[in-house]
Amino acid sequence: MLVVFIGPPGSGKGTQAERLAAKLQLPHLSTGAMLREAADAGSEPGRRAMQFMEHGHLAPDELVIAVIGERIAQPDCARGCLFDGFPRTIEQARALDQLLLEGGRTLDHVLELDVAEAELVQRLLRRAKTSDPPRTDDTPEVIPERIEVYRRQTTPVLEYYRERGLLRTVDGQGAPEEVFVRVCDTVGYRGT
Ligand code: B4P
Repeated sequence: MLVVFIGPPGSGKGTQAERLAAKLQLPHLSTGAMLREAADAGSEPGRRAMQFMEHGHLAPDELVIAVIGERIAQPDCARGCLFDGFPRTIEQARALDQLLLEGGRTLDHVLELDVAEAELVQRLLRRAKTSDPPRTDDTPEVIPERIEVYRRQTTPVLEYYRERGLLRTVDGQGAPEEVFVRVCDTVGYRGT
């Protein structure tokens, strides 16, 4: 199964993708986490991406596409995978279609997590207080910029998938376990 999770920062993409990945026994591919790991390892692409991320801006398309292209070619993605935070631009969505097409595959589901903006900000500020070390982009200055970047650059991706009949919107408000029930219903997962 190939599933894309789309939503603004703090909508629960990472939270829900991780849970679904555990149930389906599929790799969870978070481009944000992959870029942070690359930056921590001191690689050139990682350092380049971090210059954008810490200001709340998107990393360059060609960099992210290369990272994801390499990752989905790994054998553990042969049965499928869950994309968390990718694609975030139309360019990335087109590149993903092309990468999958080369392997004779297509997406099964695209899930948009819908959460009110005030709730997004609260969640991210809460994470800033509880995570150790805190993320450099979970700050009162950068959070509004990330939400604006989502509006400007990522919401067109919703239309891209709506036109292809793939987009399903899931109410992302409520406790993570409540949202997860909706996610499972949407992708047709009936296990325990
Ligand atoms: P990400 O790592 O994807 O960060 P995010 O959008 O904040 O989502 P995340 O998964 O961390 O948080 P979630 O909503 O699950 O991206 C970070 C940066 O990397 C981007 O700004 C960009 O610079 C770069 N990047 C990543 N992908 C890229 C791409 N494709 N192209 C270019 N650049 C890219 O959770 C947030 C918090 O809410 C958590 O603390 C969680 O516990 C909490 N939460 C979740 N669900 C909840 C619920 N139902 N109730 C209460 N709290 C909840």
